[in-house]
Amino acid sequence: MNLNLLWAGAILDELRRAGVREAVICPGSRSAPLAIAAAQSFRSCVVLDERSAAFFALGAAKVSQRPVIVLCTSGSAGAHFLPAILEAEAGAIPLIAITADRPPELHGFGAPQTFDQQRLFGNHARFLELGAPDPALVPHLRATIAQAARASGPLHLNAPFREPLAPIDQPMPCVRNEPAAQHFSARGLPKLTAIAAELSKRPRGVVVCGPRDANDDLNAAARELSRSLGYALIADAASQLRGDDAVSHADLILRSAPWAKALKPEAVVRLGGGGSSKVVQAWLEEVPYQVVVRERGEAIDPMHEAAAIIDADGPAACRALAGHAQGPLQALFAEAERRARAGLETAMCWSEPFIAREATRASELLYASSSMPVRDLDAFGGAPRGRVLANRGLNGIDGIVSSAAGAAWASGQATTVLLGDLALLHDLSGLVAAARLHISLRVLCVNNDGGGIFHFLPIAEHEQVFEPLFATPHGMNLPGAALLTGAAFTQVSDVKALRAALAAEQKFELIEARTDRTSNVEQHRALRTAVLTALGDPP
Ligand SMILES: Cc1ncc(C[n+]2csc(CCOP(=O)(O)OP(=O)(O)O)c2C)c(N)n1
Repeated sequence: MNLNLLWAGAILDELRRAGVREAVICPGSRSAPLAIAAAQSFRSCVVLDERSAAFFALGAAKVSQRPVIVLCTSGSAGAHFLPAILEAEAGAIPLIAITADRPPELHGFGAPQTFDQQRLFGNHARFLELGAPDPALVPHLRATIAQAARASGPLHLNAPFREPLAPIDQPMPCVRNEPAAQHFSARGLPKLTAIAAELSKRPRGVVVCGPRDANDDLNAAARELSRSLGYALIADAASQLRGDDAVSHADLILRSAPWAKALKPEAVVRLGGGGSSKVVQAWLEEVPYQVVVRERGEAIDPMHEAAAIIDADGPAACRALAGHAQGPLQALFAEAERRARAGLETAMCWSEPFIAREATRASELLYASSSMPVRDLDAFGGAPRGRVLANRGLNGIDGIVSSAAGAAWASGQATTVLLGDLALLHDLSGLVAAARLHISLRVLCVNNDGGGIFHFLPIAEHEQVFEPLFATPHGMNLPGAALLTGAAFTQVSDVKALRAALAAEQKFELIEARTDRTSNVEQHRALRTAVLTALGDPP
């Protein structure tokens, strides 16, 4: 065995799981690892001319109604697949063309048999560049193939290999090589009974919901799922699922080693987008049985650990997954949540987490900026009064005032935007938009004169570069922004003043909440310690 053979085997194994049973092989050297693995895995035959081979595979795919592989070496060989690819495109035939390739370091400098093979068939075939074999990337390879092989029509996989191309034994690096997630579509919901049964067999579980904008009945459906299995419901700040019976302080609870251990799940159902908390994400990565519900965009499975990825509407998926178990984690998490809330209640004082918590308690619609605001809401905010939105697709600090103004304009709801000073300066024109459109937006700016988030990163130790390149203090006068746009201005720097400002009747206004970047780190630490103390040991 060597890495090339293992890599080729993983490619073909995922294609077998996607339904492939036949492979048509064109002779060549660069494709040797794939040819050897294909001859072992599938019913295979050799056709000398690549043009003929691709049509041969096309005919096989049409008659069997299954995807069929046609495989060739690097260089001009693959170009001969084109006419059959075009026919496969026209007929939506799942012809899978695999072209072997030389590795990237042999491209561009006169090595023989190299030209740019990527997108050789233009937009006539879906395309995946598989990259050169890399032991760390086997799970990613499998997951991308599993995903790509689901759609119909021709698919082109370009597969570079380094030497040795012959099947000689070499010491193998450590490789994770289990199959990728099984994919289910909305049409396959009845098949989810098998997954529901798997969940029922694993009563120690959690349902986790990341950011999700919709205001539909996921609230009820996720709770039904969690009750039917005894699973805890862990709700991100922007999930719209927080409430008394959901876990809001997972980020704090799971920092306690004994609690993280006592609450260790054997299964998780993931809903919504990627969560705000790194601590929760790292804890979930250890869960052996993971089910991901994808409603739109990419499946949230960055470590390629999911056993199943379900493409469906969230509420429908939750109902299809409901099972019968009386798992212990719902009650245990509820106890941890109760203690964490009590600990926070006594320890909370003027700080950025406090500002976030007050904002979420006071707002009918809260728009939270990336950087610390959304993290503070997630860890410390608890249950909000209303909806909480955040631009968490790309985590930008751009366009936040404008996004909130748009949300206020479209919903007619009293809207607060919670953001840092850099995010505000980035989007001053959002204030202009709100002013011109007479939108009574409440802009709550946590002004710590720069990027507070960077103090939590190792770069903070490097004093020479830290302030000028990362923290970037600016000393801007925020009242000037209010003056420019006609917003009312209030500056607050204590609990009482903030509460008074948030209790006042909403208008187009800028509230500047003054904090300090350095003590912010200390305050976070103190609050986390207070929660750890309140948590004590698990029962
Ligand atoms: C458009 C964009 N540019 C740059 C970044 C990188 N970035 C992440 S956090 C951050 C600092 C944000 O500072 P601020 O809004 O004041 O919030 P704080 O960190 O103080 O909570 C920056 C520049 C980003 N996420 N988005």
